[in-house]
Amino acid sequence: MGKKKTKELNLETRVLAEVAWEVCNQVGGIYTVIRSKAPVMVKKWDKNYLLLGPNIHPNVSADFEPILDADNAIAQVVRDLRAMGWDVQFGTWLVSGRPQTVLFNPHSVMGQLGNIKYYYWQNHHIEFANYDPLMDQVMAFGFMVHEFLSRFARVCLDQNQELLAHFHEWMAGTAIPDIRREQIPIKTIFTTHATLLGRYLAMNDPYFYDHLPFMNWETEAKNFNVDTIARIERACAHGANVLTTVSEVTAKECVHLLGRSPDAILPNGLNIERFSVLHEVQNLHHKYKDQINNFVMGHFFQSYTFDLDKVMYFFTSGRFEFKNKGYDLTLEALARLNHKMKEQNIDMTVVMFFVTKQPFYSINQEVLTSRAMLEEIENNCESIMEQVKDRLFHAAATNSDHRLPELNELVDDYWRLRYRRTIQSWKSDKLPSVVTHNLMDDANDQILTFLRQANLLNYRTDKVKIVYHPDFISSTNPLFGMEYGQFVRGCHLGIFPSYYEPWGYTPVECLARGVSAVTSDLSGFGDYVKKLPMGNEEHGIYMIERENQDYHSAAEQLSEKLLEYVKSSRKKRIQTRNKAEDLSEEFDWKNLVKHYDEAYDLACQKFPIEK
Ligand code: G6P
Ligand code: 1S3
Repeated sequence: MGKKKTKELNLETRVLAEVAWEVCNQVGGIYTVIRSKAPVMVKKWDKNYLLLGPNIHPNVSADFEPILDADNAIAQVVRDLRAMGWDVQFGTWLVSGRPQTVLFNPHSVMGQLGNIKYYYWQNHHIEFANYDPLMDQVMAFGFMVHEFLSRFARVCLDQNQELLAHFHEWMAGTAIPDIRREQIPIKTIFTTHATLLGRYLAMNDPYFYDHLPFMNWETEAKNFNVDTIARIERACAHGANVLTTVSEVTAKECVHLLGRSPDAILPNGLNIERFSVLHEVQNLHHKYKDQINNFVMGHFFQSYTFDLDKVMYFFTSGRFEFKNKGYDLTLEALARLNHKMKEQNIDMTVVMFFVTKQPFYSINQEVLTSRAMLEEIENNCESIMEQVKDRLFHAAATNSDHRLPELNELVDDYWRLRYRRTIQSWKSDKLPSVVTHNLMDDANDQILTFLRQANLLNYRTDKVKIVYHPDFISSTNPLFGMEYGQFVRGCHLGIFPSYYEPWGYTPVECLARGVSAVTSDLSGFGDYVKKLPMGNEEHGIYMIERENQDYHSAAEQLSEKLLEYVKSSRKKRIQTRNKAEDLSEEFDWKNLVKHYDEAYDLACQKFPIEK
C-alpha cells in the first residue's frame, strides 16, 4: 500500500473502500457523486482507495479496464474469490482519477440466492416475500461484497491498517448488518441519498413535511408495499458505525423515518474546472445559444417567427417526478408568466424546455421533417453563396468596369426556384408541437395535461413557448446534436423549484457553466446555498420558498422571479454569468471533501479496532 502522509488523515494506516451500485453503472445522481469525487479521493488516498460496484452494465467494458497482472492485497483477495468460481474483476474505472475498482457480477452467485435470503431473514428478520429481480441482484451483490471485505479486513489487520467501508444507499449497503453482527474489524459508514419512504410520501402527501414527525414508518412501508426495502434501509442505517446523509433536509427524514439522527452531513460537490480565460464562459454561451437557435428556428419558424435576439431559453431537467421535482409548480408559474408578459406587452419571447425521460415510441415525424427541411434551406443558401462567390470573383478579375455586378443575376434559375420551393413547402399553418416525441401515454401525461388545460400550446401570441423533450439530451440526439452540458451553457436559466430533493445536482451544474438557476428551500442544495454569503441573485441563485408557503403563493413568487429575469439587461446577464461561476467553486470537491474526512475520523474514533 502507498505511504502518503497528510496532516488530517493518518493515511498510511487507513484504507478506504467505497461501495456504490452506481460505480461503473449510471442510474442517477450517486453516479455523479462517486465519479466526480474520484480525482480528489485518489489524490488524497492514493493506492489506499478502492471502489466496489456491480458488474451489470451492458457497456461496462467501455468504462472499465481489468488489471491482469496486479500483485497487491486487493488482487490477491480477488484471485481467491475467482478460484471459487465467482466473477470478480479488479481493474481501473476509466474516469478522471482512474480509481482502483473491483466489480462483482451478482449473477455468478445466483445459485446461492436461496441461502443468501434465508440467512438474511434468520439473522436480520427481513423477509423477501415478493419476486423482485432487482432485489435479487442487490442481495447477491451484497453477499459478494461482504465476502470480499471480510477477507480484505484480515489482510489489513495483519498489516496494521484500519479498513473503512463507505456504503452509498441501501442497494450497496446490504453487507452492513452482517459486518456488524459478525464483528468484522471494519469501520462502516452508510450514506443515504434519500429515504425510500420520504420519496413515496412526498409524492403522495401534499403536507408531507407537516406530517413527517407523526408518520409511522412500518404502517407507511406496508401501505406502499415497500416493506423489505424499508427494513433493509433501516438495518443499514442502524448497523453502520456512522450514519450520514447529503443535506439537513434529508437529515430530518432520517430522524423520523429511519429512527437515527445522522452523525454527519456530506454535501455533494462537483469537479469544478475554471477556464484560464475569463471570457470563455461568455464565448461558449454564445456558441451553444446559436445551436439552440437553430433548433428553435426549425421547430417554430415554419409556423411563425420571433426575434432571436430577444429570446430567453429556460429549461428544467431530471427524472420524471412531476411533483417532487417541481414540474407542476414550474408549469403553473409559466402560465402566469405568459399572461403577465402579454398584459405588460413585453417585447421578449421565452422558450421553455422540459428535458426529462418518459416512455415514447419515436420522435414526432413532423418535428423531424421540419428540422430536416430547415437544414435543406441552409444547404441551398450555402450552394447559392458558393455560386455567387465564384462568379463574383471571376467578374472582379475579368470585368473592365469596376462596379459590383447585379448579385441576383449571378444565381442560376435552378437555385432560385429550388430556394423558393423549399421555403414554400416548409411553411405551415399548424401550431409548433409542444412535445417533440410520440409519447406512449400521451392522453394521461401530466405535463401535456397541464398544457392542454392551461391552453399553453405554442400559439403565435404566446410569449412563453414550450418544448417538452421526453428524452435526455446527448450528442447523438438528432434534434439538438449537442451534449447536455453544452445545451445548459446555451440556455439562460435552469428552473428547479423541487418539493422533494435530498440534494439536487442540476442547479450546481448550471452554476458551474455560468448559468443562473432557480432552486427551492426544500431542496438540500437550496437549503445549503442560502446560508452562503454568495448564495444570492447577484450570483445567479433564485430561491423559491416552499417550506413556509403554499403551492399558489410559491407559483406566484416563481412567476415574478421569472418575469424579473425576462426584464434583466444583457449587461447584467453577462455579469451574472461570471459570478455564478465564482459561486460554483464553493461546490468543488476540493472544498467539500473535508466533510468525508470528518466522517471517517469519527468512525475511527468511535470504534477503535481492538488489536
Ligand atoms: C455572451 C457573448 C456576447 C452576447 C451575450 C448574450 O456574453 O459573449 O457576445 O451578447 O453572451 O447574452 P444573452 O444573455 O443575451 O444571451
Ligand atoms: C438522489 O438522486 P435522486 O434524483 O433520486 O441522490 C442524488 C445524489 O446525492 C441527489 O442529488 C438527489 O437529490 C437524490 O434524489
